[in-house]
Amino acid sequence: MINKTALITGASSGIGYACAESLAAVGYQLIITARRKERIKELATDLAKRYSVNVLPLVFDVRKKEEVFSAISNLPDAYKQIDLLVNNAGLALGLSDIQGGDTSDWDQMIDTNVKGVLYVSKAVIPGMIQRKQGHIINIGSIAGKETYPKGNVYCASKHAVTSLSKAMRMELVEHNIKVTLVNPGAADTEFSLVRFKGDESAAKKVYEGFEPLKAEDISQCVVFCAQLPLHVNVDDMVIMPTAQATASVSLFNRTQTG
Ligand code: NDP
Ligand code: 8X3
Repeated sequence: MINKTALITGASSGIGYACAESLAAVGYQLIITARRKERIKELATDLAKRYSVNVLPLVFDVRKKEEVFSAISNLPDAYKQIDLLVNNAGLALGLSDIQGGDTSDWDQMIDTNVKGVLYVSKAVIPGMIQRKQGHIINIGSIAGKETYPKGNVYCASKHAVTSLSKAMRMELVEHNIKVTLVNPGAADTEFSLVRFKGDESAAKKVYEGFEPLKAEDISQCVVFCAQLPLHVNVDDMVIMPTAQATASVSLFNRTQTG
């Protein structure tokens, strides 16, 4: 046990779950959050058992600011001191040009990927400032560095995460708080199943013909950043599958699936 607490959003699957597992493996006490109540509770029980760490499951939607502020301000005493926040909850919905885009998909992506990061950060930062220590790791994307056709709103939301991470780093430097942006390329999680709204064959096609990242590849990078000495911060990290050179130059063709 290293006597540190990490809060991870979107820990019910994929990269968030892998972060929870990798941080538990190095002894973090965890607060894991997501919307799917049964799943997050089961994962909490399982992680606590396998890694002998305390795990608190919390159910809230990062888009709903009252839920976010209420959950974080009512944390049990033993979990109030959050040393590490991993802002991971996020999603892409659809793959479409703007004229054909679904406006409710746009709202959900912007509300989750941008406002969700803002609400959770606003709720957690005051405690870090008070203690003059903390670390925020935002999960961005290669889509926050580059734009690809039909990824318009998702890419814009992840560019916003890039910008917010820079702003946080500048605003929080005087409080001794680290801010790291971790940007994965294509990773095989539930991401494409969500993007293609449950269409398993479209989701599967995304990862055919090349070796994508695994969620654990990203969580190992998160643990690396989290465990550096207090005076060292990784500002910005891009992790790509070897088969993906840029957002759109790769051994796979995302647009075939759209
Ligand atoms: P998954 O779909 O596997 O996981 C997404 C997680 O976010 C789930 O736990 C989901 O939980 C949670 N989530 C989604 N919406 C909300 C919400 N409104 N409130 C609370 N939790 C929410 O995808 P990934 O693990 O791949 O995605 C994690 C992050 O990584 C995202 O920010 C994504 O943009 C980013 N990313 C993913 C890449 C990839 O190729 N997979 C590459 C680059 C970045 P629940 O449904 O239970 O709420
Ligand atoms: C997810 C990676 O390239 O599919 O952020 O947008 S990509």
